[in-house]
Amino acid sequence: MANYQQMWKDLGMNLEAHDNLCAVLPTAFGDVYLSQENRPASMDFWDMVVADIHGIRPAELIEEQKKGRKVFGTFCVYVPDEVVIAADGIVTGLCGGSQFWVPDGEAVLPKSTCPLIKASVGARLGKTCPFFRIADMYVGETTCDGKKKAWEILGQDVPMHIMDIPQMKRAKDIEKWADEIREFAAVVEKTTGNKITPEKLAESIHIINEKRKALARVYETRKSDVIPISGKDALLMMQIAFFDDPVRCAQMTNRLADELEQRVKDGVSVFPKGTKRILVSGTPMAIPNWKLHHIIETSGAAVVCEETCTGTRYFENLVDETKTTLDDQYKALADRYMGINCACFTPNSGRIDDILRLAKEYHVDGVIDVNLKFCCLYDTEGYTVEKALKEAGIPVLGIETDYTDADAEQLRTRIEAFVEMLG
Ligand code: BJ8
Repeated sequence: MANYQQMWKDLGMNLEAHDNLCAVLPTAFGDVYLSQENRPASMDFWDMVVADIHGIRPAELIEEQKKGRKVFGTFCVYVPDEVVIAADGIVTGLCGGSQFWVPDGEAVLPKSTCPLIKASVGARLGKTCPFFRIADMYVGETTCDGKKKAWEILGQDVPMHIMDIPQMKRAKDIEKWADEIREFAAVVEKTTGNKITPEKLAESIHIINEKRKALARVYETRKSDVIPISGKDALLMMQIAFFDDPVRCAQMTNRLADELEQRVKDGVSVFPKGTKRILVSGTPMAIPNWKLHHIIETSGAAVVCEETCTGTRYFENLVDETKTTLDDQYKALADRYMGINCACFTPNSGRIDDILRLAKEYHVDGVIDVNLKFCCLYDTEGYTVEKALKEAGIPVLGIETDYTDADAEQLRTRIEAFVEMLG
C-alpha cells in the first residue's frame, strides 16, 4: 500500500484521528468480505479500491485538480452527474456510512438526526475523510429536513450549492426540476470555467447511461435461481460506484457482469440451493455500512436486490439520448431523475409499485424494510410498504437501525426468526 500521509497532511486532515479509522477498516472488511467463499474473481477490483479507499481515488482527484478540473461532492441520487461531467468537472459521492464520524457530527447536530447526516457532517468537520477535504464545492438538496439544516452548517465551512427538489411529481414540478437543473448548470459552468454545450451534455448523458446499464446487468443476474454474487458484494460495487470515474466504473462492472452471466450459465451459486431470497428496501447504505447485509447473509438468507439509493434507485431508468438542445436535454434529465421514488415525495405510490415489482422480478421469499434511526420519512412510509406487501402475500420485516453494533445481536435474532418463518 502506498504511503499517503503527506497527501492527507496537505489536505489539512486530522492525521491522528484518521489513523484510528484506517486501523479498523481492514479488519472490518476482512471479517465481512474476505470471509466469504467462492466470490467472483472480478471483485478483485473492488477489494483493491477498499484496501486503499482513502488513497488511490483521492490521489487521482488531486491530480485532476492540478490540471484545473473541479470536484463536486454530492449527497443524493437526484443530483445529475451528467451536468458536472459535461463541464469537465468530476463528481464524488459524500454520504457518510461509518459510526466513526457520528460523534463529530453530533458535536453540532441534534443527536436525534439520522446517522447518515451526522456521519457526513462529522466527516467534514472532524477532518477525517479526504473526499470531504478535496471537493471544491458541495451540492446539497432539499430532500429531508435534517439535510436542509445540515447544509447551513456545512455551508459555513465549504462552498455549497443547494438544489431545490420538488415535493410532488406533477407536470409543473418536473418543469421546475428542469429549471433547477438549468440553474445548477450555470453554477457548474461558473465554477469550472467551462461552457456546457448540447454536444458535451449528450456525451455525458451517454457516459452515465452506460454506467447505469452496466450496474443493471449485474442486478439482472441476481434474478436467477442460481445466485452468482452475494448481496454484500453487490452492495460494495454500488457503494464504490458513487466515487469512481464513471467510465472505469462501467468497464469494471461490465467485466463483473460477464463473469456473473457465465456463472449463471454454469450453475455456480454462492449460496446453497433453497437459500431464502431477500429484498432489502428503504434507506441507503453508504460505505462502509455493511451491517444489515452481513447479518442477513450470515443468518441463512441471501440478499438478491436492494430497493434503495445504493441499489435500484441509483441506476434504474435511462436518460433519453435523442435530445439535441440544452432545453430538451435538461427536460430529459428532469424526467429521468423525477422517476426516482424517494420517501421525501408525496404521494409516493411509485415506490410501493417498485417494491412489489422488484419482489416479483427477483423472486424474493421476503422483504426486509430498513430504516435508519431518526429518518422520519422512511419510517412513516414503512407503514404503507408493510401494508402493501402483506396484502400481496409477501412476508415483510420492518427494521430500524443505526451505524453502531449495539443492536447487532438483537437484529440477528429477529432476522433469523424471520428467515426461519419463511422456510
Ligand atoms: S433520494 S433516500 S439519497 S434523500 S436517510 S438523509 S432521507 S433522514 S438519504 Fe436519501 Fe436522496 Fe432520498 Fe436517496 Fe434524510 Fe432519511 Fe437520512 Fe436520507
